[in-house]
Amino acid sequence: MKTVKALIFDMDGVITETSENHYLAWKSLAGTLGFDFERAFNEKLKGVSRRDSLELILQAAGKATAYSEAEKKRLMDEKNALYLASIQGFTRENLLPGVAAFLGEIKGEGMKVAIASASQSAPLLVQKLGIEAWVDHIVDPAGLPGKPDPAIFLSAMDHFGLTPEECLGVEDAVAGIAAIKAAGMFALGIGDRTVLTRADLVIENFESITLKGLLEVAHGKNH
Ligand code: B16
Ligand code: MG
Repeated sequence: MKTVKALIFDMDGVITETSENHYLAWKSLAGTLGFDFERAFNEKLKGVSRRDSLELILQAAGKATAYSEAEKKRLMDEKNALYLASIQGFTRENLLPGVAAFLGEIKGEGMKVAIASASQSAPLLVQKLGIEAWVDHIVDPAGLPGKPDPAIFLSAMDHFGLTPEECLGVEDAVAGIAAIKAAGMFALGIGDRTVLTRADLVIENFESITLKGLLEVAHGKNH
């Protein structure tokens, strides 16, 4: 494989943990609409866009056709306002274990870092987490098909003018790993290897690996 020149990171579940914030915001919205929203169902929404999340929640509640387009827009805005309020206090303390040191290592090697998140709040989170200096590019997910489509990872790659072999994607969701593999890149999974079965390598968190160790595996792998 060619030398890796860029690492492309998902945000929620990789850089920081916002799934509880998304969950509580959807739960509160569901409560005002008169139905429940279980924590277990939230697992299905990881890495899923705001619009697709709303459709899945309404479907599960048997209300797929109950709301007009304008009402759905208002529901998404309400959920997002609750979510944004809940992440106002995010700081560097909210970075997942080992992330700060790992990003520092990448930049120390002169490699590129991109964020490929389904979240429209990724730029705000990058700022709140205090990692702007380490992030070269944040893909705008608006108008791009969601994961497992590879578009968001390919967009980051194109931004840097690189090939798939020169990029390494990092994800915590099954659909995200599928998107990285569809883009033709080496996929690093964060989480459980029995779940992220298509990843080329799975680690618990960034304290489990050094950049040098990761690149040795990636460069040794033909894919
Ligand atoms: P927003 P990721 C995803 O983040 C979340 O996992 C998912 O729960 C959320 O619905 C989605 O972002 C969209 O977020 O409403 O802020 O645009 O894992 O792709 O970083
Ligand atoms: Mg994620």
